[in-house]
Amino acid sequence: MSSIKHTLTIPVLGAILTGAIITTPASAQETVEAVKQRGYVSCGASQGTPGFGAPDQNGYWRGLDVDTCRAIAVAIFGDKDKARFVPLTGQQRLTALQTGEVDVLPRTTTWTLQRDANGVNFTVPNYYEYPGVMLRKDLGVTSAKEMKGATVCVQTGSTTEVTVADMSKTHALDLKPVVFDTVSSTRQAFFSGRCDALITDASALASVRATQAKNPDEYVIIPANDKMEALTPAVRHGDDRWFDIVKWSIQALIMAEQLGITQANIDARLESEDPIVRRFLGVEAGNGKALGLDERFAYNIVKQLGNYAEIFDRNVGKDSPLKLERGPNRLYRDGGLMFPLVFN
Ligand SMILES: N[C@@H](CCC(=O)N[C@@H](CS)C(=O)NCC(=O)O)C(=O)O
Repeated sequence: MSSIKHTLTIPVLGAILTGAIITTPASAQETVEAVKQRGYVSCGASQGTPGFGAPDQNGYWRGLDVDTCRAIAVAIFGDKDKARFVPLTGQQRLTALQTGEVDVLPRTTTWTLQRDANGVNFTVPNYYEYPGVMLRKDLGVTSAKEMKGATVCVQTGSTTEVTVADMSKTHALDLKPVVFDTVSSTRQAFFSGRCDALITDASALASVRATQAKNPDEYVIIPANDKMEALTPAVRHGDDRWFDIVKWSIQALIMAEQLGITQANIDARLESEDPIVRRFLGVEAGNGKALGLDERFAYNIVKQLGNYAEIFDRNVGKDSPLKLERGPNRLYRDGGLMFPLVFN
């Protein structure tokens, strides 16, 4: 009896002392149940950055962030198509997550302290990237330090608002941000000459240049600074089970690459004697049960979507129009930052 009293009173007292509001309604603990009842995962999505998230000509959503969300749908339903995509502006995205409009936000969103502290939990980075600046080549600018007095098209609700202010201050550039609400208005303004520069994640700029510039060769992309950011799918505070499911669904993609398991060889690997592979694929039970998922959740994810390398290559890498280098998005053993955690 006394131990029950102890566990009940301490957190409440702690909350009173720190002034914290207990913001964990019962419903927030049940995202996975709500998702199952609804029949699909609701994914916060881009307003259209091919390679990361955009519908194709048939309206089918594709991209690295899209596949990340499809992996979660596979973990829960065994079906990559049990995911729907809600296009959100930079400003809307975190509110949409917090209010429950979307279950997860894989949308080129940088893991920052203030976002993290303000109602969301970041899961596993699915892309590492520097902020970049795109300019017309004929301006002859080769470094951010040469951008004195430039006007910069920026999207509101993006880390790049802070980046522009920091660049301006650090290098005494007197930059003039011109702020827009939506992705399309920001990009249109840049291409119509309203600004000298467009700022966002360098890989998103590569996508914009390749898919939206009339003459891609007329533009150059340079780093905005030397501070890499971790673009990381987020969930809302208050539901640890959902947080775990999302984390380990993304981890499954990275671990599959580490283990050399691909969409093509996965069925043969079911026969593997390697205990790590057997646990990962659910041949030996335990991981699925621990997460409340099918024992084959990781098998299903890789079978339907491929491993992280396959997803990268298909959407933004060598098999895509963007042809981006793996760079920091290689596995740690190849010199990158992608780090698989232990599956047992
Ligand atoms: N990673 C940065 C910037 C990412 C970002 O949201 N960029 C804007 C401006 S291009 C955007 O909306 N991009 C994705 C899209 O909707 O297609 C952040 O988290 O704020």
